[in-house]
Amino acid sequence: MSYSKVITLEQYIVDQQALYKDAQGSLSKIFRSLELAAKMVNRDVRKAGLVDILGNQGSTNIQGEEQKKLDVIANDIFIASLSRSGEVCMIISEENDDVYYVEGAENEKYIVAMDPLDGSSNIDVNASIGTIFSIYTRKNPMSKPTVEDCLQKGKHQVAAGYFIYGSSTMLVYSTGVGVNGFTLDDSIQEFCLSHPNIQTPADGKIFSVNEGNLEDFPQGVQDYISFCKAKDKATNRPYSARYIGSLIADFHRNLLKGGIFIYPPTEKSPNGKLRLMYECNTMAFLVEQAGGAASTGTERVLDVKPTELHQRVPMFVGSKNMVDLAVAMLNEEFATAVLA
Ligand code: AHM
Ligand code: MG
Repeated sequence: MSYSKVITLEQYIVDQQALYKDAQGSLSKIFRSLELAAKMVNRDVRKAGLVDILGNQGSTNIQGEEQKKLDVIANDIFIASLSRSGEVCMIISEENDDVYYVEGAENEKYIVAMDPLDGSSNIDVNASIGTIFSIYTRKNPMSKPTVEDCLQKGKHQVAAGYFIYGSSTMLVYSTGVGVNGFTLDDSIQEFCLSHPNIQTPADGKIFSVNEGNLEDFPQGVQDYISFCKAKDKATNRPYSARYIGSLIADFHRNLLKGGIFIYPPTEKSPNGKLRLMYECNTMAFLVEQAGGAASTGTERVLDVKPTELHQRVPMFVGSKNMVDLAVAMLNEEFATAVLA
């Protein structure tokens, strides 16, 4: 590889900032703190099998010291790093019940929503996991920050992305003008642009859903899954089933190759399992920027007005034509139910 072609994340952000004459570098500072935190979490994830950080939070190790779970460690690292950026007034996290107000930053305008270590049940089995983030601005930075400022529709995200700790470590993000992917070069500890302008195919051949719950899914979702599995040469069916149970890993693969990820409503969880503010909005923002689609089954994910921080929504996300068809089949079922 020619090293003259390497563009680091740092360089990329500086170049982008130069395009906007009013940019003050606040977002760049937030990205720097996200990048630093991700490198620290990446280091801990890579040695997770070697040190005593795999235990449950609250359990004690052999020296009688309290152990912390890796997702709690990741939460602490990201909160500390974002707080130090000096640009973020509030952080909401899947790990925290309430808003974290950054001390001394009550006049700053940025809000970060995050899932510091999604898919953490996969750590013990060495599967890919990741950090998900969304960045918003407050409408009125002169007023006191409140939880209401956090409850914004996903379409108001100013930037969003994820770090994936997989066979390599990557950052995929968007500031609303396309999606770019950066891979961490371990030897120089820099994220380097490796996937410029990611576009997701309009049609894919992968469906990702926890089929173990099939009987609890709405009939329309069951019908769509049967469609994916049916043989039809003209449309390249049957599609391949791929499901890791780690959202970022499943989403990332489908984003690059084309496919659909579904976490539907079930009898047990009528709103699905995934969280609007920490998981769905980020994926919806990225997929739309890459030419795909994201729906709750009844509306565009990015149009949902959150009513609480930890709200869950069903999600159909991925290649546009696949999402449109799955949602149409779901709604056909609803329409039939209304007529019956
Ligand atoms: P978590 O935030 O507790 O880690 O749970 C979210 C994860 C997602 O990464 C994944 O898509 C989903 O749970 C899998 O759920 P299930 O095991 O029900 O299929
Ligand atoms: Mg999660």
